[in-house]
Amino acid sequence: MIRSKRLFVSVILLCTSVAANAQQTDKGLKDYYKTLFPVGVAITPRHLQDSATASFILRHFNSITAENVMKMEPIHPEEDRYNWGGADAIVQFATENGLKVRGHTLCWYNQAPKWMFYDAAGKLVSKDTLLNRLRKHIHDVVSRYKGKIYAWDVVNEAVSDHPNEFLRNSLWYQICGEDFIAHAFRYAHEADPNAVLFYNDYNTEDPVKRNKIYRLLKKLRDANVPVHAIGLQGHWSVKDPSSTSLAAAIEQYASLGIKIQITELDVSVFTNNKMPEQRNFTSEQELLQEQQYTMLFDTFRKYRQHITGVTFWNLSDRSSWLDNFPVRGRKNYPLLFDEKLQPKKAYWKVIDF
Ligand code: HXH
Repeated sequence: MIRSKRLFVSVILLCTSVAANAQQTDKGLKDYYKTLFPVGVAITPRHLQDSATASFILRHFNSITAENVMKMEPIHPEEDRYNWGGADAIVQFATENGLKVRGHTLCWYNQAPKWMFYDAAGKLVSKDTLLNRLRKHIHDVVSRYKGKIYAWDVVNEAVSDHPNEFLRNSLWYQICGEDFIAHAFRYAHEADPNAVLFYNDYNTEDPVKRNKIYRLLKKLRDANVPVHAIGLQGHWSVKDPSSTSLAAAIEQYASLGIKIQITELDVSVFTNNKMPEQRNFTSEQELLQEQQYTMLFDTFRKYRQHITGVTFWNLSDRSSWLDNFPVRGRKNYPLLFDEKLQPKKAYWKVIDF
């Protein structure tokens, strides 16, 4: 009797530990960062139609962003027509599975529809017309997902890369001057006063661009424009940024009293724009990438008070926008998961703290 009771107890303990181990191995990236910040990923609606990909998303991430389908041109291809299908599917998946959604993006010079800027005669529209169109677009999109999308990249990439130019010479700027930026934030805030509104850009660690972005955000904040946070895209490489320039950028933006997210993280294994001799992921790239990811997440954890989210731009090395940019057809290996969706060495470093 005593023996069988002991056996019973051991069987129960064994089962519990098997279950605990299963739990352990089921843990995903998001679980290690649970108390720090949400970990997100950019996806396409097609990912959700494949159950293995959908469960991979749910295991590792607790926030999603549409890589393309919420951008101006795809979602609003003609003045009187919206394409809601893809965006609705992504928001529905998030709602059903308890994921956060970051909206991307409401006002950008790229992937913006031509009709926005031209009249029926093919001439550029007036500032007044363009701002009315922008207001309507932002109101329609933000209202549709009010309460379901918690944060929006309102203005993307408005600052110039040229050292002697402040704002990018886009059609937005040519027609409206810098006013379009403040207006875009005000329209988004009217449509959803609870949404966290972001200015989002790349090369945000470059000292010259960093000061321009700081100047823009300072001006907007001083004018009471509802800009609440900055998105550092985080399209980085194994060599860039350095930990000092990343820390300097985070500290400078945080000094404005705004929150920071890394919105489009990937770490390119290349540091030039040439086609490599070999197509494979080399062990040298693997090591440099592991070191860079370690530094990046060490820094994110150090600045956790300011950082409210980290989102990867694509799921795994199976497919990344960097396979075609800046060199068409150059296979890149920028993410934490390999082509079989298995964790890479960099992954084990990122969760080891
Ligand atoms: C991001 N832009 C976008 O925010 C995102 O929506 C898109 O899916 C992928 C990347 C990054 C980017 C910015 C500029 C650019 C290419 C990508 O083009 C140039 C970069 C440097 C010099 C000239 C052009």
